[in-house]
Amino acid sequence: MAEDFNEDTIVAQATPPGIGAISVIRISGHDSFMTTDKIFSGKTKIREAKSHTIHYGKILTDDEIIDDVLVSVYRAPNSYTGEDCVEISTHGSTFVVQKIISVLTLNENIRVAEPGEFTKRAFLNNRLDLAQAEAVADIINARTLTSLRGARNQLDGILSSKVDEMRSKLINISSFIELELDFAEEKVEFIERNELVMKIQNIISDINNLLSSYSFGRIIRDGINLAIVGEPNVGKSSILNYLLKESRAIVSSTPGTTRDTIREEISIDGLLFKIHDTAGFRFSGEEIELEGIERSRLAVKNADLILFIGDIEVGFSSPVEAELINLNPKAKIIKVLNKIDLDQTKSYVEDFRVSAKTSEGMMDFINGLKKKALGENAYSEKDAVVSNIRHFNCLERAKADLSHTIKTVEEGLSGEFIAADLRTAELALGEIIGNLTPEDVLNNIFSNFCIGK
Ligand SMILES: Nc1nc2c(ncn2[C@@H]2O[C@H](COP(=O)(O)OP(=O)(O)OP(=O)(O)O)[C@@H](O)[C@H]2O)c(=O)[nH]1
Ligand SMILES: [Mg+2]
Repeated sequence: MAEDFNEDTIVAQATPPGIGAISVIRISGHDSFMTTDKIFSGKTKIREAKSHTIHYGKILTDDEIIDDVLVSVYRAPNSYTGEDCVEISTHGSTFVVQKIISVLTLNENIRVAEPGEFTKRAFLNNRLDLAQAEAVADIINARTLTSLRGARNQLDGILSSKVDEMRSKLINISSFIELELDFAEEKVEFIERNELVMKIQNIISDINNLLSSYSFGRIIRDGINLAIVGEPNVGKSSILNYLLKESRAIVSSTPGTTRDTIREEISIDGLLFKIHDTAGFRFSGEEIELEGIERSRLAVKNADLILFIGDIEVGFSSPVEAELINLNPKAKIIKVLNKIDLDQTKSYVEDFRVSAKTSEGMMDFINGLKKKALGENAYSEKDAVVSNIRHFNCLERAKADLSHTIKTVEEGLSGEFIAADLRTAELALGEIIGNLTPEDVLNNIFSNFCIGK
């Protein structure tokens, strides 16, 4: 299979552009060793080197020494891409890297790699399936331990094996139907129709389980959008500052202090929170404040979780609560009663009682935040979890196709129709792991990688 797309040898800088301790240039393809030897001078010829060895030497062009380097050698198929690969570690200089790449690409069979092309080759050479390749990008982008674990889980193939298992079940059902088609003359049923429907329903329920993991998976991967809202002066900015452990937003006793939405990110217990402190909701006010409140509305609309702040004096405003539900009926609302230092006797219907001034209740609140964010459906690290919208959409399609299959069976349509429906469902599942995934989908996925990955 490899020959189809491995004509060129590719090269790119694998480390970030700019100055650093070292830079790494990665080369992959047939001519990796030969082209490296053209500029490398050391004790060993790279084309004679064993796999997984490192060689010290100099890079020379026109007899001028460009840099002292270390060259790592990986022989096909035991490399990231599955092809012959070389990694040249140079001093971390932009100029050295550019010089080496430009000299290498003077050779006919070697060109600069496109974004994600190394990983694309790894996929095309069956080193990774598509969901695993996407997990590589997620690992690179991970900003918290939780998102890293989620991506590792996917790279380890936990989602892929679940999808594969469902596909196998489908193929098994299809094979009975195909048999019936082969023996069409005899009008036999190799699988009883009730049993067929039951088996399909079984797969649909597997798909439903995966679909319902998405809200969790998305939060794990991308973090959670949190909006801090409430009436003016209840202490929203004080709570933001408390969470950030710094005086990020202006706090004052004048209602209407915060105008622009303030956005900050923090990790609480390994989970990424994208926090938005907003202008307090009140339904009259001057022009700038009203514009601020419009921005608050936007933050509410985009939130996964809303911290609805009330203060001990006035509690939680019903019109504001109605507005929140109206703006974003899906978001979870957590009611936080602030300023409890002022009065311990009053209570409303609240989830947490805190004082941003004295810290009272803050530990419970912060510890509870992650639990509330993740909800009841906490998955374990061994569970298959969907965190990518593309996978979610493929599953939705497979589910629709299977529901359609059941209708086809119940309407008593012939085996051809059943087989066709099953086939589209199987293709939709296959797209997750990269079986017959359309070329434009592949290109779109890999073009979002960085160059050199
Ligand atoms: N006693 C007490 N005062 C607090 C507490 N939290 C905030 N304050 C005070 O309440 C006032 C308003 O605080 P902010 O954090 O600016 O309130 P806000 O909700 O962001 O207000 P706006 O931006 O105007 O909507 C300030 O004077 C704070 O010092 C608290 O827990 N206890
Ligand atoms: Mg404020």
